[in-house]
Amino acid sequence: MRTSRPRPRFRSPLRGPWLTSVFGAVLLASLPIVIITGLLDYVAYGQGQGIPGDVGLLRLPGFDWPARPAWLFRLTQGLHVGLGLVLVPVVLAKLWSVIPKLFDWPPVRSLAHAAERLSLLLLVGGVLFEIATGLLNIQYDYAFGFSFYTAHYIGAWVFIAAFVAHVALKLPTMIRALRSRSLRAELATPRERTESEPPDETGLVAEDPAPPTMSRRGALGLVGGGVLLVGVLTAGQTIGGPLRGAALLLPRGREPEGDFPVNRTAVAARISAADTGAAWRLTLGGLSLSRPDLLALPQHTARLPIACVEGWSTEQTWTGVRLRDLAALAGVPEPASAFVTSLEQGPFAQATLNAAQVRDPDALLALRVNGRELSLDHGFPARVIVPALPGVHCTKWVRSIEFRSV
Ligand SMILES: Nc1nc2c(c(=O)[nH]1)N[C@H]1C(S)=C(S)[C@@H](COP(=O)(O)O)O[C@H]1N2
Ligand SMILES: [Mo]
Repeated sequence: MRTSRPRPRFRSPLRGPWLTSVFGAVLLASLPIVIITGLLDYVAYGQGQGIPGDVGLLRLPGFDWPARPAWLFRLTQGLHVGLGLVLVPVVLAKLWSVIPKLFDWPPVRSLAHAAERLSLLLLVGGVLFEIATGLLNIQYDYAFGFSFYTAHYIGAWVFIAAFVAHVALKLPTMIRALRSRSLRAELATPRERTESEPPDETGLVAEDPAPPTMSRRGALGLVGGGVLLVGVLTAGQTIGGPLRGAALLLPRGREPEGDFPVNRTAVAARISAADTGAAWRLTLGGLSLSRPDLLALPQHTARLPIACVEGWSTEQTWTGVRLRDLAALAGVPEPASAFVTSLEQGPFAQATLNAAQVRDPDALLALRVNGRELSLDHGFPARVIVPALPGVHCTKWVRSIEFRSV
């Protein structure tokens, strides 16, 4: 039943419940992974750190993020950001496929229809907001007038609620539509033989379809190609190796020869040479240790990743003093947590480590990396590096460590 109200004409013969459902099925299988890894990252980041800020009722029952396996955060963060990025073409294709619905007329037909449209608004708005804030965080870290973590987290819950409602409402339609055509047959159909899906009540099929400019096979190939392209442009940031050079979407994913990415340089963090010179001391409870003092303590070497919220990660060989040795030195042989401060002021000025993170045999106050002194940009004179600890808490330019027995 359609009124004669003029509406924009969408005439692509490709639009229809089958094509929308193919995109929908891909997202249904993959978005839950993005959601779950995102929530895990929230736990890894947020425990005891005060970020995200106060999210009220949305606060998740947290658990202590473990220090093992060492690659855990690299995996959850890499999947969250990597999959989130490669799915962008699929999300855009799905939005394209349902554009006629946005011009539904009359806009509200019944209470149920109004509820459906509101959930669609939250769904589309939510996913675009998450993509936009995520991308901005990668490209222009800390360029927000608001907290990225809080905004992305609250946006996530809006999206999750709308996503669950949408799946519950549309699942039967999706299954029916997927069964209405054979994927194999579509993949064998060239443009000349491409025809509209039969008209149905979904309102997706064009009433007066234009001749096809592309087959469904071509459309799926285009989206698949987009996914591959984004994949090639981003995978290097996590996998490293030769692909790292192709990680164009990630400014900090590209590194100088023989070095690894720097999240924020010493200059940007306003660390002065005087702060880090011979007069530098590590404050350890009542103790005050110079860099030579630290180098005289037993040194331990471990190969450990840094994984950043921006999605890039890397594995390097770190050498320094075990945190648990420092705790013993400070008179806290059974540390329950450690409070670390940096010479730097601002958002990275402090971090709290939990018991597993402090006690791990590979948890270090690193003085060297890859057999050389730490560079100023990587945190000279000393920085924290702990297995599975989010990069953001691997504090550079450490000023003090306070081990706590509670
Ligand atoms: N003091 C301080 N520590 C810091 C940061 C910072 O900006 N200031 N950046 C953090 C972030 S977000 C990451 S991912 C890692 C990156 O370490 P790198 O720059 O040595 O690669 O350092 C962490 N430690
Ligand atoms: Mo980071």
